[in-house]
Amino acid sequence: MADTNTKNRTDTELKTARPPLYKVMLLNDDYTPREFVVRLLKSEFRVPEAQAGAIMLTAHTKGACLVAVFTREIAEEKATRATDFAREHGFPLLFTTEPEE
Ligand code: TYC
Repeated sequence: MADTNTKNRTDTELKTARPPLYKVMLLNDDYTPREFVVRLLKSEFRVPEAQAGAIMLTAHTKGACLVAVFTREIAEEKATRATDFAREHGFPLLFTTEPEE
């Protein structure tokens, strides 16, 4: 759990406090078509075509790729929505979340 006790913090710490951020990761698989991955990245994450293609290729070659960074709730919601969308179309594509270091 994040430290939410602000009582003993200095003025500077209070002013610079930020919610912890979470990464949405795209994982590779052997079945989802490349075009579907690109289309999903564009529609769910508002990523432009060229960037979507680059993210897809990185996941395809390296096994995983960072898609975007959000607060925890938003990251989990986006990863779930995108994964569910793939399932609805019969693909095993998976998005995961993890805390940013
Ligand atoms: N590896 C898939 C294929 O060859 C394409 C793919 C790329 C799937 C990236 C998932 O995150 C992924 N059809």
